[in-house]
Amino acid sequence: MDIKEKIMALGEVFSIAGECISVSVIKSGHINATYKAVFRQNNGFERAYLIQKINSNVFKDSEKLMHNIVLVTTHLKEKILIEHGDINRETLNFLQAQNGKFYFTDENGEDWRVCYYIDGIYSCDTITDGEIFKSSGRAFGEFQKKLADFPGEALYETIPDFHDTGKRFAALLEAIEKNLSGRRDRCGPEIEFALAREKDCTVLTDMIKKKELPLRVTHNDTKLNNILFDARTNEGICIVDLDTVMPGLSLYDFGDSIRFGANTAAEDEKDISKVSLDIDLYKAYTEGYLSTAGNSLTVKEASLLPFSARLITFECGIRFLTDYLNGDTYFKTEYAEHNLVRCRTQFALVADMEKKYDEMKRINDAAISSF
Ligand code: GN1
Ligand code: MG
Repeated sequence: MDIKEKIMALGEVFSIAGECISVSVIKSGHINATYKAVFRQNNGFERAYLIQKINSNVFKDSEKLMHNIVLVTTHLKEKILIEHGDINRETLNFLQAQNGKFYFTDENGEDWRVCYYIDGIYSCDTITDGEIFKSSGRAFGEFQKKLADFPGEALYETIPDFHDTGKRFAALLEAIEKNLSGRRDRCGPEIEFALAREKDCTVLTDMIKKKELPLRVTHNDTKLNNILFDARTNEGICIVDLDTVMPGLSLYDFGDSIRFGANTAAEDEKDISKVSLDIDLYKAYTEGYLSTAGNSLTVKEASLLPFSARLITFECGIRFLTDYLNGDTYFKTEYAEHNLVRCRTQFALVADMEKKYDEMKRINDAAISSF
């Protein structure tokens, strides 16, 4: 069955009217397979849908995954309505399959889900415009604020210990030891870089244990391309990729946005001399984020924002390195060294943040004192 036939079949399962007239692959995520499909009804009306095959190696239980997503989007819709917003554009709306579930298991045992595609939006993988990046900071801050009164205990942990950097480090040590891919000799400098930063890994998780940092309901994957911008206003209006919304640290959400969006190069740029932290983008995001989330953060959280950017970038680098050593079993890759290339960009960015750390802290202090 080719992909169009597959999508036609899913159209029936999710009661989508009409015939599928086009399918395109959306390549930006590293985990699930995502398609945009347009269906045309007999009366000529066309509507687009986002169709995803859930990666069952990463998300072991689609029932729990979709339970979380439905609860979270329902909560967001209540908040959006209170603010007289548009629930069809400011959050995702998933379709029920004929069996009443928000996903469908096909004859191969693979799980699929469908939501409406939001028209009049765009997303970006890179950014140079500080105003747009600031808007994404406002949007993620707003997202966190809307979830501030959401009961975290109602959510399943879709990926246990997702941002426990200490456990990520332990997984790296195991991968180095086992060397399943036989590639260990090809990443000596990267292993050395990682081993030299072990002590950073547990700084934030230790503070959670000591109750110095609060657990909140957070997004956990705040990449720039997980925001949809309104094509007319350039405002970040909808946060997508809700698979990892779970109790976590606001700090990891802030940091991950910086890791991806304030890098002067792509996450998989082969020429690492192009990688650096764009300090103006860093400032813009900090200001945008604090303008919406700032009042709900504790003083300690706010003071740790610069550190969180360094730490999550390091964590992401060790995750890519671990996957490279394990033989590319987690992230989608397009070529053999892809995970190693990604690891190198992350570590180059960490090194640059270490150099610019005093400046990052100064920007943070100034932004905190002015909101
Ligand atoms: C994955 O799905 P995507 O591409 O938005 C990963 C994130 C990583 C990111 C690195 C569930 O996100 O944790 O930070 O790649 N998602 C999962 O680009 O592992
Ligand atoms: Mg994702």
